[in-house]
Amino acid sequence: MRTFSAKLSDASGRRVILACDYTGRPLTASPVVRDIKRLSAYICAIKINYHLLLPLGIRQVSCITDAAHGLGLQAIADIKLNDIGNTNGVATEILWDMGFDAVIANPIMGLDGLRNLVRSAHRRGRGVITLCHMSAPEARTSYEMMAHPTPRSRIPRRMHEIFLDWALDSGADGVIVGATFPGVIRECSRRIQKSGRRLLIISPGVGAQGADAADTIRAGSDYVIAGRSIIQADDMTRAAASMHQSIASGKT
Ligand code: OMP
Repeated sequence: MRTFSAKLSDASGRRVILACDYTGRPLTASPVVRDIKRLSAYICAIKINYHLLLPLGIRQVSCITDAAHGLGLQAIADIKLNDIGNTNGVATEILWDMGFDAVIANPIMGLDGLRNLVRSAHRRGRGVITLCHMSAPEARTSYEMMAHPTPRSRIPRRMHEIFLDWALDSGADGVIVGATFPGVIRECSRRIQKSGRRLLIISPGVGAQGADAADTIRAGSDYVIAGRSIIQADDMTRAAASMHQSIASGKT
């Protein structure tokens, strides 16, 4: 069975994940499908979160994930899953049935919960992306908090260091590291390389939140997530093309 990261890399050279964060209008799947068709040459995946999951429901969201697959795109469910094993299991089975290829999860559930989640996702050929350091400025207060990873550990570490270790340990497919924290991206990239494991760095925070997409890839991210800077642009196709090209050419 091919892994989520192998499937994502089929989109040779495309490193933009579109956050389908539609707001402020009555929604059905069709405008979303129309948009992702227009953007498919510049993106490698779509990410759907509560903006669409709550109003649309299973059938309509499945139409979107079907359309994405038809265009060679992966579909990521962004629910920042964080619950007991039973609830995580039920939620992910529904997401897989809706056609999602990966889920974003919150590692605060604990390492054992994370391992179980990753194991069950991999059995179904799906992926798990865990939060490592979020993009909002206030994320610093929690993700850079010092903590003891185990009751016996003497030396406290920053939460994002612990979360990176847990992602590596659990065999997660990727980590979310905010593009607004390039120093953390560089640090994670170094530590992942040193570990010899495969773990993608996926970075939201480009465009509307201020970070530059090409700089983010240069810092060590494998993919960027972009929402409003594309979805709300006067010319979506041009916005996506320009982000894709800036990454491809390495220019800001
Ligand atoms: P824009 O700021 O409009 O580009 O959207 C960013 C998208 O990434 C939104 O869907 C957020 O929910 C998501 N996101 C973050 O912005 N910051 C994070 O730290 C994590 C995520 C995420 O997990 O996708």
